[in-house]
Amino acid sequence: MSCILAVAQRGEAILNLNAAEVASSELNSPWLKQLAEAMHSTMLQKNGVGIAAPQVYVSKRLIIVASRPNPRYPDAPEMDAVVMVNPEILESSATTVLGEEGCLSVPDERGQVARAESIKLRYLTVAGEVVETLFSGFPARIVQHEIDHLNGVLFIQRL
Ligand code: K1U
Ligand code: ZN
Repeated sequence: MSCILAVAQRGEAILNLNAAEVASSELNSPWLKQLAEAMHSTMLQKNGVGIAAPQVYVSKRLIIVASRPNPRYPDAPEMDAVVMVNPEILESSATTVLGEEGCLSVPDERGQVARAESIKLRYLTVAGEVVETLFSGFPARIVQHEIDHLNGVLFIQRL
């Protein structure tokens, strides 16, 4: 496991910012790889299913999504952690679903949030490859929660 980073908490200004795009010069760089690795270790250590760079005090558009079955979503798929650079939602289903969310930056609160049931997403890998893919259910919820972090929005603002 690489280093565990401090997680910004509700009320800290970094969580309200619109994060900057990762520049093409940063793709495949040692610093981007180290940041992704440290975010992954931090997410695992905090028992999370996702994390966004602003939560570890880096205002850049980088997220990790790692769905797994849990008491709230027993049917959630188990997926290897996916690191997404500059993620963009290309399409959202008109159908929304209510589901419980928590947040590593708001540890004592949970709530029911309406999210698109499925989304079409484009992102870059750390190496700079373009990926377009569909997510639905719990993984789609995590992606939307993490992209909200990139846009300075916490789930408690959607309750
Ligand atoms: O971004 C974060 O703060 C991580 C967050 C991701 C998330 C959880 C639930 C719905 C949407 C996004 C967490 O991992 S909170 C802790 C957690 O593991 C969890 C909470 C509720 C349901 C399942 C897991
Ligand atoms: Zn969160």
